[in-house]
Amino acid sequence: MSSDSFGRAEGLSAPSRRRFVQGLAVGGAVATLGLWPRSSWAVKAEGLPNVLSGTDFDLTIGETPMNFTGATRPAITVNGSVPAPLLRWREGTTVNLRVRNALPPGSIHGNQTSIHWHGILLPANMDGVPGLSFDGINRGEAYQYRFNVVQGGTYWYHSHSGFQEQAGLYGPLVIEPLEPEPFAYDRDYVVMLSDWTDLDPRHLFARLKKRSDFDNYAKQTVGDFFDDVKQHGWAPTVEDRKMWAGAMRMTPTDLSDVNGNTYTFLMNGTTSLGNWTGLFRSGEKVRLRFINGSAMTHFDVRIPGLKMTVVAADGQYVHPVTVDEFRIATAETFDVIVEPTGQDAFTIFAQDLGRTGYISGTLAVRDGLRAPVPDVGPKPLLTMDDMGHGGMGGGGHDMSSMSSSMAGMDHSGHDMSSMAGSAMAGGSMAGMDHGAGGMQQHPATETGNPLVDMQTMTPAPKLDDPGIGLRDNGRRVLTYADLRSTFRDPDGREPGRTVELHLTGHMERFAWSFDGLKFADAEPLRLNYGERMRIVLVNDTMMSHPIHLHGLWSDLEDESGNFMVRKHTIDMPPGTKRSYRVRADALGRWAYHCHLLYHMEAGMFREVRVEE
Ligand SMILES: [Cu+2]
Repeated sequence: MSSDSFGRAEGLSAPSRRRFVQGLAVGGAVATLGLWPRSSWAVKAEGLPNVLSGTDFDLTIGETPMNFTGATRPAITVNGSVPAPLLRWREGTTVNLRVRNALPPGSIHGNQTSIHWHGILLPANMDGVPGLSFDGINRGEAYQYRFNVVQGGTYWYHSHSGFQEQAGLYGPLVIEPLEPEPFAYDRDYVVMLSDWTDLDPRHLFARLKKRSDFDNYAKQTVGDFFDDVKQHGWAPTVEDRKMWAGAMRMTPTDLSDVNGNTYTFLMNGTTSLGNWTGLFRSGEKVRLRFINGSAMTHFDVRIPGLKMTVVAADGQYVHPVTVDEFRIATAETFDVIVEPTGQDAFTIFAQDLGRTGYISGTLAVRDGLRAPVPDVGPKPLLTMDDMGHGGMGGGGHDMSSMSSSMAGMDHSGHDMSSMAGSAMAGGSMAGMDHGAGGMQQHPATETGNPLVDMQTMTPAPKLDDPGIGLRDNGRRVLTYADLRSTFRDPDGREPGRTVELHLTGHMERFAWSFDGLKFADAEPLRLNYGERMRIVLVNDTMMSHPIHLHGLWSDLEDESGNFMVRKHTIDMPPGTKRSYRVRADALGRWAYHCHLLYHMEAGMFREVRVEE
């Protein structure tokens, strides 16, 4: 097969490329002895070809040539595969994992590696974040991870070194619980979603620093402009465009920094053409363990023709809730149960939040079947409400009413930071009606900060908001408000104190931080051992940030501060303010960061130190 018949690697040049690359029908490892490329979808054991179970594991991290797009590229692999092998543990056992660094000399991914066990409670020196409580694993060396498994559920693991996660070092983790599960099923599949690029991830990061909007050339066209003029009139349309281009330094289509224009999306390490397939018999209950192991992609998942009953989130049981669709942020996991019947095949469809591409697979009664694959949805537009400026204009929250209200304001310089500054100082905006919530205060470190290009004014929890691009689509879409743990607040104490942190950034500079301070410039967040405290996050940016705290659970609260659901990753869409409780019951130095890989690398990362 020639590369031309399937599309090829992305170049760095013109944005006139194909809209998205679907990839090879049969991607994966390129066998060195001529079996090229190897099929992985034919093996159905648990949805993945490589499954290791027990208490003792030998994992070798190396570089393996892979071909997902027509071009062969070096991937970072565990025991030769992408994703890394599915590990099956049992709650109540002690696991030993010998992880060996076999990266070749001169690897573009450096000399060092690591594995972090995402969402797993363990001693800090087993958490696998180089530079915190662990030194990393140097080439030719091995590290012995050993810890007690004290939880059950669906999790994953990945590298915490450089960009190795983007290059393939991620794998699913399934822990069989001690207690019987509160639901039944006949089959059990992992569905791990990820984003692959043929680019060297270092170059991708450099490209983001240089031109953060590279993947968002789908700007509104001249035609759109005249359509809007026809609909809204000349002045509001011009103001609308000026506001997005000037004030926000972005366009309302900038929903993700890297998207299907660069990425080939994978399901269990297979492209859409490869069509990962999970078999079923009509009427069976099938458990699907969705894991978002991507570097940068929020996926919207649905299986046309089937209801999905969500029974666990981030590995922890929730009261069952039946939906048509859910959004899964990077690093989250959702376990769902489906009962396929009446058709021989159903498509598992996951499109990215920015509607630039998708990955699909199939549930089928036998191999080789397919069901229709939906079109990628229309590109959603960010609204002012999405950015936490909802109450500003009064009236509707759409762009056109917003722009007309903006038109009457003094926004000389078109600079959101100065606008927010004047708002804070009680300036020109103070007289506006902002509703009951009042104006959001901001940390002093954000003021006049060249790495902060905007601030939210009226953020809200928005727990029952399906999110950008999912509202009013005629489907029942999961929201955080639907997620209720099957247990009460496991700590029970009221939080003794509250820490508020703002998610901040500068789109053009591709700078990302907490409170305007990059990791390198920030003090650790100190927690007292044993305390119950509350973290309030405010998203001052236009991007969604899935925030992950290592070592400790994040117990999400509702609008009134009541415990809702236990998670390890809390997604923070634009314009949101959300709070969760943390019990500081694990001593040591822990990572706390946005799980979008390039945001983390750019500085949206803090050390959390739990001390006596
Ligand atoms: Cu982020």
